[in-house]
Amino acid sequence: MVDTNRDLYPSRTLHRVPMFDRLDPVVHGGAGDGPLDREQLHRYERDGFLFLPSFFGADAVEHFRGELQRLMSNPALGMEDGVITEPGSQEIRSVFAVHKRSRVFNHLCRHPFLLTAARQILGSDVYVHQSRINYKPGFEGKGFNWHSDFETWHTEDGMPYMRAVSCSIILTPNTEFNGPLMLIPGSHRHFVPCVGETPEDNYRTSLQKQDTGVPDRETLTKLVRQAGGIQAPKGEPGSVLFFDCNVLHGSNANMSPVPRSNVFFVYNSVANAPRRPYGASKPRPSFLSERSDVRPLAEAGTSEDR
Ligand code: 6CS
Ligand code: FE
Repeated sequence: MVDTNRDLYPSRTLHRVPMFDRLDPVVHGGAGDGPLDREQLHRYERDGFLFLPSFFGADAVEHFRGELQRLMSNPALGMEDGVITEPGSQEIRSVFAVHKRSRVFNHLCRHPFLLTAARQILGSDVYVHQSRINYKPGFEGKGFNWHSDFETWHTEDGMPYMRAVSCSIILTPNTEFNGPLMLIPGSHRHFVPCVGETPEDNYRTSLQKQDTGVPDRETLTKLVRQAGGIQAPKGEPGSVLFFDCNVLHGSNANMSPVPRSNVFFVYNSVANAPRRPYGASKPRPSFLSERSDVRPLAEAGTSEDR
């Protein structure tokens, strides 16, 4: 019998396993299948990300920032509800499941351009696997270690294939001073197995500081060399970044006085719904990993809109 739950990307291993080539396509659709043109699809396929500077205008950004403030002003919420503080501080680092907490962000994740671009890249209908606001407060906002999101979603959430795309909408300027996202172009074409078993309830610490599921330095060095350097897309609020689920990325602390915030949706193919976790004893809570509602998302403003 064919084992349909075969682990194509083993990680959290006892010993170091060399990186190997990705087994899944990066782009599933063609230029005629959605709003992204040939050149944009080519760049996404080559680099593992695509930056669209100033996609949303000032009014839209104000609207999103107001909603971010509203969501963050409920101090009663804690980790059980998907609100994560910075390590060693009470400042808010991330708020998860924002598309379920907020009509504004629910609407935004179904924005016709964003949604159809995600469908085009993944070649199928999609749903939201995870959503979050990363707030990154001034002075207090700590960084994120190098990681592939897919490595975590595969081992801890049971996402079988690399067929998900993240979309980050930046709500503050991204500068060299406030800890912008850094990516290693081309790293999405390799899977880097990471050493170390997943601790029980790893998410309770990993969302503040990720220690498990971090690639070894030798491999990172090789990939950065191959890429010809690290890139950090900078830009104005309203800029949009699409990035592949397996591209290696991280960020530094925010040493500036002002926050560096973004809202972030992970679109997953409906053909890639989570199974049993491949490298953890039980799945993570639904605010981190949607498992029950994997129905296709409908564009905002259509008859299926709620
Ligand atoms: O846990 C998650 O789903 C995401 N957050 C972190 C800090 N690392 C993996 C992934 O990006
Ligand atoms: Fe990440």
